[in-house]
Amino acid sequence: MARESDVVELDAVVVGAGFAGLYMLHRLRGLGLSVRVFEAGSGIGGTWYWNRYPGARCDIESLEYSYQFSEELQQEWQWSERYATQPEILRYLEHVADRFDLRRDIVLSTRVLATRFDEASARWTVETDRGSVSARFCILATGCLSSTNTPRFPGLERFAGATYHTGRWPHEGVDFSGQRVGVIGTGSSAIQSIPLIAEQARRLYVFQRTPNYSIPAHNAPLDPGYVKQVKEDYVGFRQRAAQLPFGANFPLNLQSALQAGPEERASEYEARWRQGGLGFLTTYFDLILDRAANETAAEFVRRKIRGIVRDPAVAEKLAPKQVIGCKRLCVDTDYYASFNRPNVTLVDVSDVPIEEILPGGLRTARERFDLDAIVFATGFDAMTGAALAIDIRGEGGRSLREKWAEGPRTYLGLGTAGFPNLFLITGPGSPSVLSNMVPSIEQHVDWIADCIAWLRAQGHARIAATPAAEDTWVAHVNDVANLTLYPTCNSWYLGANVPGKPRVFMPYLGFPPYVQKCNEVASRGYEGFAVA
Ligand code: N01
Repeated sequence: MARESDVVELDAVVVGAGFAGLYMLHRLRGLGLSVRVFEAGSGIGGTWYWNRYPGARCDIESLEYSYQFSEELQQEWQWSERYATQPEILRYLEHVADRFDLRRDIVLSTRVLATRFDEASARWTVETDRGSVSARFCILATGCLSSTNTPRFPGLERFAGATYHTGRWPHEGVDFSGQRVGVIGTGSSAIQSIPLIAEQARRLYVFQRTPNYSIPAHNAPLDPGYVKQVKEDYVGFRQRAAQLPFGANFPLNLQSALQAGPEERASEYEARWRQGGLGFLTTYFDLILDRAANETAAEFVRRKIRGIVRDPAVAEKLAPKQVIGCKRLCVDTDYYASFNRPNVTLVDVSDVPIEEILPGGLRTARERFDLDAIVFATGFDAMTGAALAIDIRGEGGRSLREKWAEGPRTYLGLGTAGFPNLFLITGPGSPSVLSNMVPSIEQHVDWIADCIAWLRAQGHARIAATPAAEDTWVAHVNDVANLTLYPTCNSWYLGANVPGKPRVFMPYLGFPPYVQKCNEVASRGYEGFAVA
């Protein structure tokens, strides 16, 4: 592994060695560029390196949550389950790194602290905690959900037991046997980990601020017949998924939920519930567009919760009130049933919040809970946190933090005006978290690689989004979001989970039109970007 000492001159620096950084390295190397990837973790994998909590697995099906850039790779890799576990996904990424000989350009255990654009040379100086390099292009492959959010509860530092964040789980695992454990949060990470922690812990208290909708995963070993069928036409399978709104193979019903009668609706929802997974949200096309349509699906899930959870008061607390899909839909194995266990207690902290962490537990205004361990399943400073953790300075020394103080501003989620030669992979303003992440990553990486190849062929040294194109795009992202029900609840899509974060809807809804727009921009000589 290379060590940083003197300033090295590179064509490109990539920050992060997850799905995005690995493929970006592969593509740029293919163009003959000198590239270095800096990764803060001591291993590759990004999200799948850090999120090792019990039950961590993907909720996009394995056959889709994987690269498609290499037909050989997608043919040879064997996924074992419908939804891959974190260890299996990490093994896959390790295999990719080896298969494409990526490791020699990846510098691990190295955090990028700052990047500064030099206008005279049109190059970035990238400062890490182990030295600096200079590069023509700087590409942020920092991930949408990588900067953890731990609420600043008073007294946290005095807690005598162990604390964990799901997004920074110890590599050696945690044994909760015999312990009184508190899990704070009820998002996807909590919903996956709670059933397993409940099996181990002596007592488990789940501190819930907002209940979430979750659909059963019905995870199972992959059927070899189905795998064979997909692999016989993997390209076609991927192409069909790319035409769907989320870029994933959720069967889309173009009917309105309100056109269907109650019995037909119930039977459609039941079929999707049995099928399991995120495809529940595309049972009807208007679930995320129309409140009345949405309510039919929301009430179906609430009824399911009441059917699973034996104590009606607990079931009522677990039944979400907000629009279904407004916060990211969850996918689970036995989540609601965990609350039937005698050792699991649901604590509603919506009206009576956690006030203080005590040396031996925590307390709300109403009650005190004795705990040996606290699990923060409190999510991430999503979409902007990891990029803004770096002191990024563009033209005129302007900082990205200042520029994004009122919320992120990008053109296509790929670039931001005033920061030439800086690219974001799945940045705010792109479909990213509202799509199947891996194909979205590949689409961005391909676009960026093609753009860099084009710049070189044309003899250009710099490219930057124009302020006008950026303004139009930001307005468009907002207009699209405002046609939907997404802005109606406090989700991390809006930054609402992080106190003080500006409330701005960050992802762009609509994978197929987005891809078309990116292709048009490229084919028109990178319309909306200024090149020199
Ligand atoms: O985080 P979250 P996550 N007091 O932000 C609560 C992806 N992912 O790590 O809703 C009390 O969803 C907060 O409450 P509220 C996926 O995209 C995917 O679970 O803000 N509670 C919420 O319940 C997912 O959406 C997979 O009121 C507090 C929870 O903490 C995203 O990552 C698996 C609090 C945070 O939930 C993030 O999921 C895991 C406070 N002060 C994650 N502050 C799969 O592929 C926050 N909360 C399956």
